[in-house]
Amino acid sequence: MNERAISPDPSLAGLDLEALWLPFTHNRLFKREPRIVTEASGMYYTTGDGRRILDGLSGLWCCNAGHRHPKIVEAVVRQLGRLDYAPPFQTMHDKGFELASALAALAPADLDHVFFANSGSEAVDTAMKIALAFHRVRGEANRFRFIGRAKGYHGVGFGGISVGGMVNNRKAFAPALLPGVDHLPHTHDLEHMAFSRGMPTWGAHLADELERIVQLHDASTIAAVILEPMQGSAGVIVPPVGYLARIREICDRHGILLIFDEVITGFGRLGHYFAAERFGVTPDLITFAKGVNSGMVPLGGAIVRKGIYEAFMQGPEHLVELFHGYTYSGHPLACAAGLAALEVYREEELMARALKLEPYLEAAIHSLRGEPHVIDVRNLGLAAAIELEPRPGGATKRAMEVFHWCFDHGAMVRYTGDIIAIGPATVAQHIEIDRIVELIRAALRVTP
Ligand code: PXG
Ligand code: PLP
Repeated sequence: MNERAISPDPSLAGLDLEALWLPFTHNRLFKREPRIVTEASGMYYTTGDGRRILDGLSGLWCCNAGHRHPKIVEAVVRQLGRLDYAPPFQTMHDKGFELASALAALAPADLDHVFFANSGSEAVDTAMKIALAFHRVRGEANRFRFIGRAKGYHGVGFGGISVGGMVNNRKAFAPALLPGVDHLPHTHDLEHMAFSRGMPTWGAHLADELERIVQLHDASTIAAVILEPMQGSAGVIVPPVGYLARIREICDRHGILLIFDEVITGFGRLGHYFAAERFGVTPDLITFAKGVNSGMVPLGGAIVRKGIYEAFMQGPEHLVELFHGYTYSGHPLACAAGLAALEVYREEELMARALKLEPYLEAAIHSLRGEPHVIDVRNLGLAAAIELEPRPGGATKRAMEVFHWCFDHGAMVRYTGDIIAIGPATVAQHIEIDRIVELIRAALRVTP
Protein backbone atom coordinates (compact mmCIF):
# COMPACT_ATOMS: atom_id res chain seq x y z
CA MET A 1 0.00 0.00 0.00
CA ASN A 2 1.21 3.52 -0.73
CA GLU A 3 1.69 6.31 1.75
CA ARG A 4 -1.78 6.93 3.16
CA ALA A 5 -3.52 10.29 3.34
CA ILE A 6 -4.60 11.06 6.89
CA SER A 7 -6.89 13.92 7.83
CA PRO A 8 -4.97 16.86 9.34
CA ASP A 9 -8.23 18.00 10.93
CA PRO A 10 -7.64 17.47 14.70
CA SER A 11 -11.19 16.35 15.48
CA LEU A 12 -10.94 13.71 12.78
CA ALA A 13 -7.48 12.57 13.83
CA GLY A 14 -6.62 9.24 12.36
CA LEU A 15 -9.39 9.32 9.75
CA ASP A 16 -7.95 7.43 6.81
CA LEU A 17 -8.78 9.20 3.56
CA GLU A 18 -7.13 6.78 1.18
CA ALA A 19 -9.72 4.12 0.36
CA LEU A 20 -12.41 6.52 -0.83
CA TRP A 21 -12.29 7.56 -4.49
CA LEU A 22 -14.23 10.82 -4.55
CA PRO A 23 -16.54 11.61 -7.49
CA PHE A 24 -15.78 14.61 -9.72
CA THR A 25 -12.87 15.54 -7.45
CA HIS A 26 -9.13 16.04 -7.83
CA ASN A 27 -8.46 13.28 -5.29
CA ARG A 28 -4.75 13.85 -4.63
CA LEU A 29 -5.09 17.58 -4.04
CA PHE A 30 -8.23 17.03 -1.95
CA LYS A 31 -6.57 14.48 0.31
CA ARG A 32 -3.75 16.92 1.01
CA GLU A 33 -6.26 19.63 1.96
CA PRO A 34 -9.53 17.87 2.77
CA ARG A 35 -12.82 19.61 3.46
CA ILE A 36 -14.78 17.29 5.70
CA VAL A 37 -18.30 18.01 6.83
CA THR A 38 -19.76 16.13 9.78
CA GLU A 39 -23.07 17.87 10.54
CA ALA A 40 -25.64 20.13 8.94
CA SER A 41 -28.71 22.06 9.97
CA GLY A 42 -30.80 24.58 8.03
CA MET A 43 -28.44 26.78 6.01
CA TYR A 44 -25.24 25.61 7.71
CA TYR A 45 -22.73 22.80 7.71
CA THR A 46 -20.36 22.07 10.55
CA THR A 47 -16.90 20.80 9.68
CA GLY A 48 -14.92 18.15 11.54
CA ASP A 49 -13.01 20.91 13.33
CA GLY A 50 -16.19 22.64 14.45
CA ARG A 51 -16.40 25.49 11.93
CA ARG A 52 -19.78 26.62 10.63
CA ILE A 53 -20.03 26.88 6.85
CA LEU A 54 -22.92 28.73 5.24
CA ASP A 55 -24.33 26.54 2.48
CA GLY A 56 -24.59 28.63 -0.68
CA LEU A 57 -25.53 25.67 -2.88
CA SER A 58 -28.30 23.75 -1.07
CA GLY A 59 -25.97 20.77 -0.84
CA LEU A 60 -25.49 20.10 -4.56
CA TRP A 61 -28.62 21.97 -5.66
CA CYS A 62 -30.76 19.54 -3.68
CA CYS A 63 -31.47 20.53 -0.06
CA ASN A 64 -34.04 23.07 -1.20
CA ALA A 65 -35.83 23.25 2.18
CA GLY A 66 -32.50 23.54 4.01
CA HIS A 67 -30.65 20.73 5.73
CA ARG A 68 -32.34 18.30 8.08
CA HIS A 69 -35.74 19.97 8.09
CA PRO A 70 -37.32 18.50 11.26
CA LYS A 71 -40.54 17.46 9.51
CA ILE A 72 -38.71 15.52 6.82
CA VAL A 73 -36.36 13.92 9.36
CA GLU A 74 -39.34 12.88 11.45
CA ALA A 75 -41.13 11.36 8.46
CA VAL A 76 -38.07 9.30 7.53
CA VAL A 77 -37.62 8.07 11.10
CA ARG A 78 -41.32 7.20 11.34
CA GLN A 79 -41.15 5.30 8.05
CA LEU A 80 -38.13 3.37 9.27
CA GLY A 81 -40.23 2.25 12.23
CA ARG A 82 -42.94 0.88 9.89
CA LEU A 83 -41.37 -0.48 6.73
CA ASP A 84 -37.73 -0.56 5.67
CA TYR A 85 -38.10 -1.97 2.19
CA ALA A 86 -40.54 -3.70 -0.12
CA PRO A 87 -39.83 -4.82 -3.69
CA PRO A 88 -41.23 -2.50 -6.35
CA PHE A 89 -41.38 -5.31 -8.94
CA GLN A 90 -44.82 -6.98 -8.68
CA THR A 91 -45.50 -5.47 -5.22
CA MET A 92 -45.31 -1.94 -3.86
CA HIS A 93 -45.78 0.03 -0.67
CA ASP A 94 -48.29 2.73 0.16
CA LYS A 95 -45.85 5.66 0.21
CA GLY A 96 -44.84 5.06 -3.42
CA PHE A 97 -48.42 5.45 -4.60
CA GLU A 98 -49.00 8.47 -2.38
CA LEU A 99 -45.93 10.27 -3.65
CA ALA A 100 -46.64 9.44 -7.30
CA SER A 101 -50.15 10.88 -6.93
CA ALA A 102 -48.81 14.01 -5.24
CA LEU A 103 -46.23 14.55 -7.99
CA ALA A 104 -48.78 13.91 -10.73
CA ALA A 105 -51.02 16.54 -9.15
CA LEU A 106 -48.20 19.10 -9.10
CA ALA A 107 -46.88 18.40 -12.61
CA PRO A 108 -48.26 20.50 -15.45
CA ALA A 109 -51.03 19.51 -17.86
CA ASP A 110 -51.51 15.77 -18.33
CA LEU A 111 -48.07 14.71 -17.07
CA ASP A 112 -49.64 12.36 -14.59
CA HIS A 113 -47.72 9.07 -14.45
CA VAL A 114 -44.52 8.70 -12.45
CA PHE A 115 -41.71 6.15 -12.80
CA PHE A 116 -39.27 6.14 -9.86
CA ALA A 117 -35.48 5.86 -9.94
CA ASN A 118 -32.81 6.84 -7.40
CA SER A 119 -30.90 9.70 -8.96
CA GLY A 120 -30.95 12.20 -11.76
CA SER A 121 -28.76 9.96 -13.89
CA GLU A 122 -31.19 7.08 -13.52
CA ALA A 123 -34.10 9.44 -14.12
CA VAL A 124 -32.53 10.42 -17.44
CA ASP A 125 -31.89 6.80 -18.44
CA THR A 126 -35.50 6.05 -17.57
CA ALA A 127 -36.91 8.92 -19.62
CA MET A 128 -34.74 8.08 -22.63
CA LYS A 129 -35.78 4.43 -22.52
CA ILE A 130 -39.46 5.34 -22.20
CA ALA A 131 -39.12 7.68 -25.20
CA LEU A 132 -37.57 4.96 -27.39
CA ALA A 133 -40.00 2.27 -26.27
CA PHE A 134 -42.96 4.62 -26.73
CA HIS A 135 -42.22 5.14 -30.40
CA ARG A 136 -41.68 1.41 -30.79
CA VAL A 137 -45.02 0.40 -29.28
CA ARG A 138 -46.68 2.80 -31.68
CA GLY A 139 -44.96 1.26 -34.69
CA GLU A 140 -42.29 3.98 -35.13
CA ALA A 141 -39.23 2.01 -34.06
CA ASN A 142 -37.09 3.92 -36.53
CA ARG A 143 -37.30 6.96 -34.25
CA PHE A 144 -34.05 6.21 -32.42
CA ARG A 145 -32.16 9.49 -32.37
CA PHE A 146 -31.84 11.81 -29.39
CA ILE A 147 -31.04 15.49 -29.67
CA GLY A 148 -29.26 17.03 -26.68
CA ARG A 149 -27.48 20.34 -26.38
CA ALA A 150 -23.92 21.61 -26.06
CA LYS A 151 -23.03 22.27 -22.40
CA GLY A 152 -25.96 20.10 -21.32
CA TYR A 153 -25.62 17.93 -18.22
CA HIS A 154 -27.83 14.90 -17.87
CA GLY A 155 -25.92 12.87 -15.32
CA VAL A 156 -23.32 10.24 -15.91
CA GLY A 157 -25.08 7.17 -17.32
CA PHE A 158 -24.16 6.26 -20.89
CA GLY A 159 -27.44 7.77 -22.10
CA GLY A 160 -26.92 10.94 -20.14
CA ILE A 161 -23.34 11.51 -21.28
CA SER A 162 -24.32 10.78 -24.88
CA VAL A 163 -26.96 13.51 -24.96
CA GLY A 164 -24.96 15.69 -22.60
CA GLY A 165 -22.65 18.34 -23.94
CA MET A 166 -19.82 18.55 -21.40
CA VAL A 167 -16.63 17.61 -23.21
CA ASN A 168 -14.77 16.27 -20.18
CA ASN A 169 -17.66 13.99 -19.27
CA ARG A 170 -17.66 12.47 -22.76
CA LYS A 171 -14.17 12.27 -24.17
CA ALA A 172 -12.85 9.31 -22.16
CA PHE A 173 -15.97 7.31 -22.95
CA ALA A 174 -16.34 8.25 -26.61
CA PRO A 175 -16.30 4.69 -27.97
CA ALA A 176 -19.32 3.76 -25.85
CA LEU A 177 -21.56 6.75 -26.50
CA LEU A 178 -24.99 6.12 -28.02
CA PRO A 179 -25.12 6.22 -31.81
CA GLY A 180 -27.28 8.70 -33.67
CA VAL A 181 -27.16 11.52 -31.15
CA ASP A 182 -26.95 15.14 -32.30
CA HIS A 183 -26.67 18.35 -30.32
CA LEU A 184 -28.24 21.77 -30.44
CA PRO A 185 -25.89 24.70 -29.89
CA HIS A 186 -25.91 26.15 -26.39
CA THR A 187 -27.24 29.64 -25.75
CA HIS A 188 -24.29 31.04 -23.79
CA ASP A 189 -23.02 34.12 -25.64
CA LEU A 190 -21.36 36.82 -23.58
CA GLU A 191 -21.16 39.22 -26.49
CA HIS A 192 -24.94 39.41 -26.63
CA MET A 193 -26.07 38.64 -23.10
CA ALA A 194 -23.40 39.40 -20.51
CA PHE A 195 -24.83 40.75 -17.26
CA SER A 196 -28.41 39.91 -18.21
CA ARG A 197 -30.78 39.96 -15.26
CA GLY A 198 -33.05 36.97 -15.51
CA MET A 199 -33.82 35.75 -19.03
CA PRO A 200 -31.67 37.18 -21.82
CA THR A 201 -33.66 38.86 -24.57
CA TRP A 202 -31.22 37.69 -27.26
CA GLY A 203 -31.00 34.14 -28.54
CA ALA A 204 -34.48 32.71 -29.22
CA HIS A 205 -33.39 32.17 -32.82
CA LEU A 206 -30.90 29.53 -31.65
CA ALA A 207 -33.90 27.19 -31.23
CA ASP A 208 -34.26 27.22 -35.02
CA GLU A 209 -31.13 25.07 -35.20
CA LEU A 210 -33.45 22.24 -34.22
CA GLU A 211 -35.27 22.62 -37.52
CA ARG A 212 -31.93 22.33 -39.35
CA ILE A 213 -31.03 19.17 -37.38
CA VAL A 214 -34.46 17.68 -38.12
CA GLN A 215 -34.00 18.36 -41.84
CA LEU A 216 -30.56 16.75 -41.73
CA HIS A 217 -31.66 13.49 -40.12
CA ASP A 218 -35.34 13.43 -41.10
CA ALA A 219 -37.97 13.71 -38.39
CA SER A 220 -38.92 10.06 -38.76
CA THR A 221 -35.57 9.06 -37.18
CA ILE A 222 -35.77 11.31 -34.11
CA ALA A 223 -37.22 10.05 -30.82
CA ALA A 224 -36.77 12.99 -28.47
CA VAL A 225 -35.11 16.26 -27.67
CA ILE A 226 -33.74 16.46 -24.12
CA LEU A 227 -32.91 19.81 -22.53
CA GLU A 228 -32.42 21.36 -19.14
CA PRO A 229 -34.92 24.24 -19.26
CA MET A 230 -32.17 26.23 -17.52
CA GLN A 231 -28.70 24.75 -17.77
CA GLY A 232 -27.46 24.30 -14.22
CA SER A 233 -24.27 22.32 -14.17
CA ALA A 234 -22.61 24.28 -16.99
CA GLY A 235 -22.92 27.38 -14.83
CA VAL A 236 -26.49 28.70 -14.78
CA ILE A 237 -27.18 29.35 -18.45
CA VAL A 238 -30.62 30.93 -18.56
CA PRO A 239 -32.83 30.30 -21.61
CA PRO A 240 -33.45 33.32 -23.85
CA VAL A 241 -37.00 34.68 -23.89
CA GLY A 242 -39.04 32.63 -26.37
CA TYR A 243 -36.41 29.91 -26.89
CA LEU A 244 -38.16 27.01 -25.16
CA ALA A 245 -41.53 27.77 -26.78
CA ARG A 246 -39.86 27.55 -30.20
CA ILE A 247 -38.26 24.22 -29.33
CA ARG A 248 -41.69 22.95 -28.25
CA GLU A 249 -43.28 24.13 -31.45
CA ILE A 250 -40.66 22.43 -33.66
CA CYS A 251 -40.99 19.16 -31.71
CA ASP A 252 -44.77 19.27 -32.11
CA ARG A 253 -44.51 19.85 -35.82
CA HIS A 254 -42.39 16.72 -36.24
CA GLY A 255 -43.85 14.29 -33.69
CA ILE A 256 -40.70 14.48 -31.57
CA LEU A 257 -40.99 14.04 -27.79
CA LEU A 258 -39.65 16.85 -25.62
CA ILE A 259 -37.97 15.89 -22.34
CA PHE A 260 -37.27 18.60 -19.77
CA ASP A 261 -34.52 17.49 -17.42
CA GLU A 262 -35.64 19.26 -14.26
CA VAL A 263 -33.22 17.60 -11.85
CA ILE A 264 -31.97 21.04 -10.77
CA THR A 265 -34.81 23.30 -11.93
CA GLY A 266 -37.57 21.42 -10.09
CA PHE A 267 -38.89 21.92 -6.57
CA GLY A 268 -38.22 25.55 -5.91
CA ARG A 269 -34.98 26.40 -7.69
CA LEU A 270 -36.95 28.61 -10.08
CA GLY A 271 -39.75 29.44 -7.64
CA HIS A 272 -42.09 26.74 -8.92
CA TYR A 273 -42.42 23.00 -8.54
CA PHE A 274 -41.38 22.70 -12.18
CA ALA A 275 -39.61 25.08 -14.55
CA ALA A 276 -42.15 24.01 -17.16
CA GLU A 277 -44.69 25.99 -15.17
CA ARG A 278 -42.46 29.03 -14.87
CA PHE A 279 -41.66 29.10 -18.59
CA GLY A 280 -45.19 28.18 -19.66
CA VAL A 281 -43.89 25.38 -21.88
CA THR A 282 -45.13 21.82 -21.36
CA PRO A 283 -42.79 18.96 -22.21
CA ASP A 284 -43.87 15.35 -22.74
CA LEU A 285 -41.61 13.97 -20.03
CA ILE A 286 -40.02 15.58 -16.98
CA THR A 287 -37.07 14.10 -15.11
CA PHE A 288 -36.66 15.01 -11.45
CA ALA A 289 -34.41 14.13 -8.48
CA LYS A 290 -32.57 16.23 -5.87
CA GLY A 291 -35.13 18.71 -4.47
CA VAL A 292 -38.04 16.26 -4.66
CA ASN A 293 -37.23 15.31 -1.06
CA SER A 294 -34.83 18.13 -0.28
CA GLY A 295 -31.89 15.81 -0.89
CA MET A 296 -32.60 13.71 2.20
CA VAL A 297 -32.68 10.20 0.64
CA PRO A 298 -31.69 9.36 -2.96
CA LEU A 299 -34.74 9.61 -5.23
CA GLY A 300 -35.34 10.50 -8.85
CA GLY A 301 -37.76 9.66 -11.59
CA ALA A 302 -39.61 10.54 -14.75
CA ILE A 303 -43.10 12.00 -15.06
CA VAL A 304 -44.82 11.32 -18.38
CA ARG A 305 -47.91 12.46 -20.20
CA LYS A 306 -51.01 10.36 -19.94
CA GLY A 307 -50.84 9.38 -23.60
CA ILE A 308 -47.33 7.98 -23.19
CA TYR A 309 -48.34 5.75 -20.29
CA GLU A 310 -51.49 4.68 -22.09
CA ALA A 311 -49.60 3.72 -25.24
CA PHE A 312 -47.85 1.04 -23.17
CA MET A 313 -51.05 -0.25 -21.54
CA GLN A 314 -52.01 -2.33 -24.55
CA GLY A 315 -51.57 -6.01 -25.28
CA PRO A 316 -52.03 -8.99 -22.97
CA GLU A 317 -52.45 -7.93 -19.33
CA HIS A 318 -50.18 -10.63 -17.92
CA LEU A 319 -47.14 -9.23 -19.76
CA VAL A 320 -44.73 -6.63 -18.39
CA GLU A 321 -45.21 -3.42 -20.39
CA LEU A 322 -41.78 -1.84 -19.83
CA PHE A 323 -38.66 -3.88 -19.15
CA HIS A 324 -37.04 -1.36 -16.86
CA GLY A 325 -36.76 -0.66 -13.12
CA TYR A 326 -34.45 -0.49 -10.13
CA THR A 327 -34.24 -2.49 -6.90
CA TYR A 328 -34.79 0.82 -5.15
CA SER A 329 -37.36 2.38 -7.51
CA GLY A 330 -39.27 4.50 -5.01
CA HIS A 331 -37.58 3.31 -1.82
CA PRO A 332 -39.94 3.71 1.16
CA LEU A 333 -37.58 6.09 3.00
CA ALA A 334 -37.11 8.20 -0.11
CA CYS A 335 -40.86 8.38 -0.73
CA ALA A 336 -41.63 9.21 2.91
CA ALA A 337 -39.06 12.00 2.69
CA GLY A 338 -40.64 13.16 -0.58
CA LEU A 339 -44.13 13.34 0.88
CA ALA A 340 -42.85 15.28 3.87
CA ALA A 341 -40.79 17.63 1.70
CA LEU A 342 -43.83 18.41 -0.48
CA GLU A 343 -45.77 19.17 2.68
CA VAL A 344 -43.02 21.49 3.90
CA TYR A 345 -42.87 23.26 0.53
CA ARG A 346 -46.64 23.77 0.67
CA GLU A 347 -47.09 24.65 4.35
CA GLU A 348 -44.17 27.04 4.46
CA GLU A 349 -45.06 28.47 1.03
CA LEU A 350 -41.50 27.94 -0.12
CA MET A 351 -42.20 28.35 -3.85
CA ALA A 352 -43.57 31.84 -3.16
CA ARG A 353 -40.68 32.47 -0.79
CA ALA A 354 -38.19 31.58 -3.52
CA LEU A 355 -39.91 33.96 -5.95
CA LYS A 356 -39.79 36.71 -3.35
CA LEU A 357 -36.09 36.12 -2.69
CA GLU A 358 -35.24 36.15 -6.38
CA PRO A 359 -34.98 39.95 -6.84
CA TYR A 360 -32.93 40.21 -3.65
CA LEU A 361 -30.48 37.58 -4.87
CA GLU A 362 -30.43 39.24 -8.30
CA ALA A 363 -29.50 42.65 -6.89
CA ALA A 364 -26.91 41.15 -4.54
CA ILE A 365 -25.19 39.02 -7.15
CA HIS A 366 -25.15 41.74 -9.81
CA SER A 367 -23.37 44.02 -7.31
CA LEU A 368 -20.32 41.88 -8.17
CA ARG A 369 -20.16 43.44 -11.62
CA GLY A 370 -16.96 45.47 -11.76
CA GLU A 371 -15.10 43.32 -9.23
CA PRO A 372 -11.78 41.86 -10.41
CA HIS A 373 -11.94 39.18 -13.15
CA VAL A 374 -15.75 39.28 -13.47
CA ILE A 375 -16.87 39.01 -17.12
CA ASP A 376 -20.49 38.00 -16.54
CA VAL A 377 -23.11 37.77 -13.83
CA ARG A 378 -26.37 35.93 -14.47
CA ASN A 379 -29.30 34.66 -12.46
CA LEU A 380 -32.74 33.13 -12.46
CA GLY A 381 -34.81 32.01 -9.51
CA LEU A 382 -32.48 30.97 -6.72
CA ALA A 383 -29.62 30.19 -9.08
CA ALA A 384 -26.84 32.57 -10.02
CA ALA A 385 -23.38 32.50 -11.54
CA ILE A 386 -20.36 34.74 -11.83
CA GLU A 387 -18.10 34.02 -14.77
CA LEU A 388 -14.43 34.93 -14.44
CA GLU A 389 -11.81 35.74 -17.01
CA PRO A 390 -9.55 32.65 -16.99
CA ARG A 391 -6.05 33.25 -15.67
CA PRO A 392 -3.67 33.17 -18.63
CA GLY A 393 -2.16 29.69 -18.77
CA GLY A 394 -4.24 28.52 -15.80
CA ALA A 395 -7.84 27.98 -16.80
CA THR A 396 -10.19 27.09 -13.88
CA LYS A 397 -7.56 28.00 -11.25
CA ARG A 398 -9.10 31.34 -10.40
CA ALA A 399 -12.52 29.86 -9.75
CA MET A 400 -10.99 27.02 -7.75
CA GLU A 401 -9.11 29.50 -5.57
CA VAL A 402 -12.29 31.52 -4.98
CA PHE A 403 -14.09 28.31 -4.01
CA HIS A 404 -11.33 27.35 -1.55
CA TRP A 405 -11.11 30.84 -0.11
CA CYS A 406 -14.87 30.97 0.45
CA PHE A 407 -14.86 27.57 2.15
CA ASP A 408 -11.96 28.56 4.39
CA HIS A 409 -13.83 31.75 5.32
CA GLY A 410 -17.18 30.11 5.96
CA ALA A 411 -19.25 29.62 2.79
CA MET A 412 -19.80 26.76 0.38
CA VAL A 413 -20.18 27.80 -3.25
CA ARG A 414 -19.60 25.81 -6.44
CA TYR A 415 -17.15 26.21 -9.26
CA THR A 416 -17.19 24.71 -12.69
CA GLY A 417 -14.57 25.81 -15.18
CA ASP A 418 -14.07 29.51 -14.42
CA ILE A 419 -17.61 29.97 -13.20
CA ILE A 420 -18.71 30.37 -9.58
CA ALA A 421 -22.28 29.24 -9.05
CA ILE A 422 -24.60 29.63 -6.10
CA GLY A 423 -28.00 28.17 -5.38
CA PRO A 424 -29.23 28.97 -1.89
CA ALA A 425 -32.12 27.07 -0.33
CA THR A 426 -35.64 28.52 -0.43
CA VAL A 427 -35.36 29.15 3.32
CA ALA A 428 -32.33 31.46 2.99
CA GLN A 429 -32.46 34.79 4.82
CA HIS A 430 -31.37 38.07 3.23
CA ILE A 431 -28.45 38.26 5.60
CA GLU A 432 -27.26 34.85 4.45
CA ILE A 433 -27.41 35.87 0.79
CA ASP A 434 -25.47 39.02 1.68
CA ARG A 435 -22.86 36.96 3.49
CA ILE A 436 -22.34 34.59 0.54
CA VAL A 437 -22.02 37.48 -1.90
CA GLU A 438 -19.67 39.45 0.36
CA LEU A 439 -17.42 36.43 0.79
CA ILE A 440 -17.29 35.96 -2.99
CA ARG A 441 -16.47 39.66 -3.35
CA ALA A 442 -13.68 39.42 -0.80
CA ALA A 443 -12.34 36.28 -2.47
CA LEU A 444 -12.30 37.96 -5.90
CA ARG A 445 -10.35 40.90 -4.46
CA VAL A 446 -7.59 38.70 -3.04
CA THR A 447 -7.42 36.27 -5.96
CA PRO A 448 -4.70 37.11 -8.47
N1 PXG B 1 -29.72 16.00 -14.92
C1 PXG B 1 -29.44 17.25 -14.52
C2 PXG B 1 -30.08 18.41 -15.23
C3 PXG B 1 -28.58 17.47 -13.43
O1 PXG B 1 -28.30 18.71 -13.05
C4 PXG B 1 -28.33 15.07 -13.24
C5 PXG B 1 -29.20 14.93 -14.32
C6 PXG B 1 -27.76 13.84 -12.61
O2 PXG B 1 -28.24 13.66 -11.33
P1 PXG B 1 -27.45 12.70 -10.31
O3 PXG B 1 -28.40 12.61 -9.14
O4 PXG B 1 -27.26 11.38 -10.99
O5 PXG B 1 -26.16 13.37 -9.97
C7 PXG B 1 -28.01 16.35 -12.78
C8 PXG B 1 -27.10 16.49 -11.61
C9 PXG B 1 -23.20 21.01 -10.25
C10 PXG B 1 -23.75 19.63 -10.10
O6 PXG B 1 -22.64 21.54 -9.34
C11 PXG B 1 -24.89 19.31 -10.81
C12 PXG B 1 -25.40 18.04 -10.71
C13 PXG B 1 -24.79 17.08 -9.92
C14 PXG B 1 -23.66 17.40 -9.21
C15 PXG B 1 -23.13 18.68 -9.31
O7 PXG B 1 -23.35 21.65 -11.22
N2 PXG B 1 -26.52 17.78 -11.46
N1 PLP C 1 -26.03 -5.90 -10.85
C1 PLP C 1 -26.49 -7.05 -10.37
C2 PLP C 1 -25.58 -8.25 -10.35
C3 PLP C 1 -27.82 -7.15 -9.88
O1 PLP C 1 -28.31 -8.30 -9.43
C4 PLP C 1 -28.63 -5.97 -9.90
C5 PLP C 1 -30.00 -5.99 -9.41
O2 PLP C 1 -30.56 -7.00 -9.01
C6 PLP C 1 -28.12 -4.79 -10.43
C7 PLP C 1 -26.81 -4.78 -10.89
C8 PLP C 1 -28.95 -3.56 -10.52
O3 PLP C 1 -29.08 -2.96 -9.26
P1 PLP C 1 -30.20 -1.84 -9.01
O4 PLP C 1 -31.51 -2.54 -9.21
O5 PLP C 1 -29.99 -1.42 -7.56
O6 PLP C 1 -29.98 -0.75 -9.98
